[in-house]
Amino acid sequence: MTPDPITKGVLAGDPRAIARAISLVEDEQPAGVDVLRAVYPHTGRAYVVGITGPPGAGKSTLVDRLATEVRRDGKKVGVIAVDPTSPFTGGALLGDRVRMGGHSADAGVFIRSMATRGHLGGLARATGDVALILDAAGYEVIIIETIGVGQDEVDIVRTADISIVMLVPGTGDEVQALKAGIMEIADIFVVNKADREGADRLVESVTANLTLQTFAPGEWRPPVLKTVATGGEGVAELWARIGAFRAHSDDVGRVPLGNGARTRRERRQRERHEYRLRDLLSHRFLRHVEQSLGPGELERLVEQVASRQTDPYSAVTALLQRVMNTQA
Ligand SMILES: Nc1nc2c(ncn2[C@@H]2O[C@H](COP(=O)(O)OP(=O)(O)OP(=O)(O)O)[C@@H](O)[C@H]2O)c(=O)[nH]1
Ligand SMILES: [Mg+2]
Repeated sequence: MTPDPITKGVLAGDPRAIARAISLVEDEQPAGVDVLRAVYPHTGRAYVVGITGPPGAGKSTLVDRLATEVRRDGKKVGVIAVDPTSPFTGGALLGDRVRMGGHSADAGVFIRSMATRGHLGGLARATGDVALILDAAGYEVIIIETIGVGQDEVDIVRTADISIVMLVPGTGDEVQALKAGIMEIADIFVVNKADREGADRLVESVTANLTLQTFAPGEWRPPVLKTVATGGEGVAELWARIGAFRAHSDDVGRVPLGNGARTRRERRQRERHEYRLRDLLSHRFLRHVEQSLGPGELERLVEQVASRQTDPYSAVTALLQRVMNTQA
């Protein structure tokens, strides 16, 4: 398939074309960039929901339930599960497929797992690109599931329209989350496995933590919700709160938000665009520099820095100067 039929297929919502486009994008194929360029004017309609939480918190189970709520509202939903395991073991991948298998016959649900491997440092970019394709394909809600362990995951969730942080009783998650800076990115907290001992205590502890933060008048205060993802309890309430947050962030505020944004959501989207531009620029620039290096040149520089013949600062300055000159 040449990019053109793929693009057409994506815009027509054809699942095979969508899957193909995603693979091209994931593999950083030039044809993938062509598709992204072509579909870009048709994006910007989807509402992006980011869900993060520790391993085994019940994210996939909850996402599956949420997808059902979205379908009940008559909307198409795309799910991107960022999988931390190697694509070669396939364990968790298979697990996700089983847990979200209930939607396999529904064309209004598209589920894609993305392996962390091969995307080191670029996972947020790859996830964002896949979200663009699903957006262009007409998926009105896109849910991104990621394990909340590091900066990469925080970046992914931060670039969503809403960030949901999931915690589980009895695991000390909230302490971990505090350390990783995950608490600050939450628009909604979900205490899952509420059928387990200690759920109320965890709710109290998160709520107490929130009271330490100051909120400006009219600012969104993250609610702390309880769910039992396996039984579906609390999921309708979560979907309703997502709707409330959406309404809140689409509200045209009286205070100027800067950046030319009229609503909180617009401001967030602009942050997302800026992030993407900067990320893409540094990615492309680095690749350009690497391509203009002679064979073994980087290794020689490493050797010179290691043996103190030169320092890293001078080495980089010399490299940059040369790249700029060959450009001109
Ligand atoms: N008791 C109980 N178990 C749950 C609940 N939600 C999920 N589980 C179980 O927890 C296990 C992990 O669920 P997943 O949905 O795979 O969790 P996850 O966060 O997606 O896991 P990873 O993607 O591997 O990090 C499964 O065995 C679920 O059946 C819940 O509310 N209560
Ligand atoms: Mg999962």
